[in-house]
Amino acid sequence: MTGLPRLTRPADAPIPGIGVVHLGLGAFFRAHGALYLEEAMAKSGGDWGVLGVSLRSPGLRDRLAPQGFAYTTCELGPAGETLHVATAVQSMLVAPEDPQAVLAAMADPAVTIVSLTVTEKGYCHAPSTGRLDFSHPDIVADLADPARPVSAPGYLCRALDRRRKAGIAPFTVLCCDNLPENGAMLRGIVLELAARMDEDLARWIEAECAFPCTMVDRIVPATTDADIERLAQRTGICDAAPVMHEPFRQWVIEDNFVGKRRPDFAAVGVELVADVRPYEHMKLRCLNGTHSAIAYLGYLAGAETVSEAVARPALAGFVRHLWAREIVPVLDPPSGVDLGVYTQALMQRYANPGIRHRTRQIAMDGSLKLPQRILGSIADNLAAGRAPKGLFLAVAAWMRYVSGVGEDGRPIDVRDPMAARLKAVWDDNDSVPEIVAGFLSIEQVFPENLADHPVMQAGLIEALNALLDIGAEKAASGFVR
Ligand code: CS2
Repeated sequence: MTGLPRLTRPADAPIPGIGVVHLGLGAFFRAHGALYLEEAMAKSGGDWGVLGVSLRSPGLRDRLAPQGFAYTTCELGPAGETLHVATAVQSMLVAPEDPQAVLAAMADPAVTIVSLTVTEKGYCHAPSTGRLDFSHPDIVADLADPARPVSAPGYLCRALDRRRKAGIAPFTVLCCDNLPENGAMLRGIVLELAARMDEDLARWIEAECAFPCTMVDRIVPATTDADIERLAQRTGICDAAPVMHEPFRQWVIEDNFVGKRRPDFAAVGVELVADVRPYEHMKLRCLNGTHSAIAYLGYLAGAETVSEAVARPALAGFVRHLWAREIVPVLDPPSGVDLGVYTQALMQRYANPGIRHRTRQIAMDGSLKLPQRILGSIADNLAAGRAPKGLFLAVAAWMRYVSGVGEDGRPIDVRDPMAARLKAVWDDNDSVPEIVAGFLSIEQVFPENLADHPVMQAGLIEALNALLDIGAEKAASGFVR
């Protein structure tokens, strides 16, 4: 790539004022929310420029800054790539370098939305309950040194406190992570933290602030060096931070904004609704639930990507079984949505050969993903008197994956905040029933009613035995009719 000119901000790109601060700027928001905002401004105007914040490392800022924060989006359709230079992001801050600058930006009266994609682990909560984990090191740090927040909830509380003290209305907190009732959950977390800081702040947030729930959807595989190279070859311009994404996108938002101040989302296809729950259940359980199942079983079976996994009849058949028999029967679809059609479209999205979405990328942070993606469907099946054996196999595949050794005997790079604890379950127990009991006793992941359920215990033991005896692909093939 050396010698190629660097991507620059197009000379005719608008320069809107900053109306949105986005915490956790990464590939997903750049390929999803930022594009909707750009289109909404193009259609209906408004100052909804984005100031991105990285809560950790400077890497992305360092790549984007020389490009004026513009970047290429590559839509990977079955028939080829469509490129666009995205310009909604105006600038970026790296929080640990200057926490005061981030707080000042969040307290700016012109900023009326603070959106977040900090991934499941960024909320410092216990996934089985959705409550703040006060023993989380970032929360301990937030409470110890008010001037230098570390966590996303810490930044929200401190910035809201500044606004309150300055007599400025709060911003709307727009959570865009794949969590159950994400806005309501984040509201609970922020209120818990705020109450520890100052009861008056908590009361003010409770009364004045808005935390709409959202459902976000677009498959965005991590950009690789090979993607950067390919793009440079094709365009003759070097973009150090492009994003890859599928054609499909969806954004459903609860229409609850402070002072009704929001971009003209409706003009660009965002669905503004009164209740996001049916959409969220559909998406988290049908898409993310099977994504995680494919990630663990597919990885164990040697499939590097989702499209490679669903090209195998055993794994594709297994996923269809999950939808038809174990997930859809316990879902209430949003009105007007046919879940048969929805899941068929999902299979096509998974099979898109243009998208190289790695099973190991999706396998990350399973301890924080399983509850909303899979355990909810299991609980609903058990309540209806059914044993969801395919979902048990998916959970057992996660247990098998976090052992850290694959079916081929090679080490697995397990990325999970709980990785050491998960590995210890294997090290400290000998028999499969003991291993299953060891996992079920992790109360941050498994709610009590599930952990104690005899059908769940027996089902997991059977599934883990099958994985160890015959391997992931064969075990999955048992579900194919
Ligand atoms: C994936 C999601 O990495 C993962 O855990 O399941 O990022 C998924 O691709 C998106 O939620 C799709 O909208």
